[in-house]
This record gives sequence, structure tokens and C-alpha cells, in this order.
Amino acid sequence: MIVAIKLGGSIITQKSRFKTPEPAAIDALCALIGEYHKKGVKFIVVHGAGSYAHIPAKEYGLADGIKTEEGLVHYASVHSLCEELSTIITNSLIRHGVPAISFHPATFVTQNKKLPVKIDDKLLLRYLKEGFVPVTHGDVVLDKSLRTSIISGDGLMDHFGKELADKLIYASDVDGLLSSLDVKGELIRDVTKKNFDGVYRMVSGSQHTDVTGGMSGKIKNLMTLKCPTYLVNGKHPNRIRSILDGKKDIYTKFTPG
Ligand code: IP8
Repeated sequence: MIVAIKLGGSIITQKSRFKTPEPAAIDALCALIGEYHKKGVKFIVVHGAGSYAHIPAKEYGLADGIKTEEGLVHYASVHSLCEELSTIITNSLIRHGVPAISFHPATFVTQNKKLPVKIDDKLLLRYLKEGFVPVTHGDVVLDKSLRTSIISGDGLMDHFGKELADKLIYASDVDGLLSSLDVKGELIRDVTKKNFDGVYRMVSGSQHTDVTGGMSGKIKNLMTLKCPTYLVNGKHPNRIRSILDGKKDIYTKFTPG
């Protein structure tokens, strides 16, 4: 079974404090990935950029590309921050016995008008086949029209969900998809073709600084994928266990088709 799991920026970092990782959450998630890797699950780990990149990317206006030569330096520094966070994740996975190899989208993805036109993942998939666990993340990338743009980890998850994954798991800081973001918000456990339109209308953007669209951006493509997608609270690793074991628990399952 191939599982693409996204470790959301809101759980692996403190999203409103620049460059602040959450070591306990990172360790717990990487331990869980280690446990199931040893049981034979083939993981592709995707992580968000959290407070490492969202804050400076917004400050420099990188979502709409770079317009000055100074922008090149901003682009490079945001990429470097993404790499820094990726190294933290990769090292944690390695500590848990996972042969994690980091792939940075700036070096294998190109976009046009903020949408991927080429995701050259041949080598990544070769590593997966060899038994490694590829790690990739939201990043800045070259863009045909805008010179540069941003790819969210969600864009990469969509790609793996269209190509080869059997399950997509998004671990964030919420229990799943909620009917509203206020206290009255109730968990929507199942999303199918039947109830999707109504569900989409209910969903508003993330409350945090997020240059790639938050929750509404996330669910848009889920019903076009080849496999189910699960939204789960990553602060409760047991719930991710339930997903991997095929058991019911607190999470939202999207079933396309
Ligand atoms: O946190 C965003 O990736 P995400 C990447 O997965 C940058 O949305 C550079 C802000």
C-alpha cells in the first residue's frame, strides 16, 4: 500500500511565529511513520512550509512571482527556509529508522500561472521503489508566466493522488472537515459525490497566514483523485493509526467517484 501523508504546517510549526518548529508533534508523527514503514507501508511524506516560509513569502509577495532582481534573493531565502524545515523532518524520520530522502520541488517542479505543468518525479519514484521514503514539501518554483510561483504541499498530494497513491492522509491541527469554523462546527465524517457541493460551500479559508489557500484550496481537487483522502488531527497519532488499519475513528474521509 502506497500512502502519501501530508504533515501540515500548522502541526509541525507554530504557524504564527516565524521559524518555530513543534519538535514533540514532529517526533510523534515521524515515530508513527516509522512504525508503519516497518510493517510494509510505502510512504511518500509531504510537509507544509508552516511559519518557515508562509510568513516571509507573504511579506515578499512571492505568491504572484518575482518582479525585481531583489526578488531572486527573496525566492532563494524562502526556498532555503523550506529546505531547513525539510531537514528537521528528514532527520526525525531517520532517527525513527526511516530511510528518508528529501526532494525539493524548486529542483523538479515547474508551473504555469501557479499550476504545475511538470512534476519530474521519476527519481523520487525510483527511490520509493527501492524502499526509501521520499520527503517533499511546499516550495517556491519556476513559473512560465510569472517567472516564479509557489507550489503547496497540497498540489504535490493531488499529483500523487492522481498517479499512484492508495490513500492520501492530511494531518493538520483540526479533527477533519468541520461544518463551520466556530464552536458550533461539527465533524463531517464522510464526503462523497452526493454531498460534495454542499460541503464545499460550507468551507472557508484557513484562519492563519497561508499564501496557498488554506482549507478550501485543499479540498477542491479531492473528488477527482483515484484514491480516498482522509483529513485527520495529527495531534492524535492513534487516529492516523485507525486510518492505516482501516478502522473508524475521528476523521473525514473523501471518497471520489
Ligand atoms: O504549506 C507553501 O506550502 P504549504 C509553500 O504546503 C510556501 O501550503 C513557499 C509558502
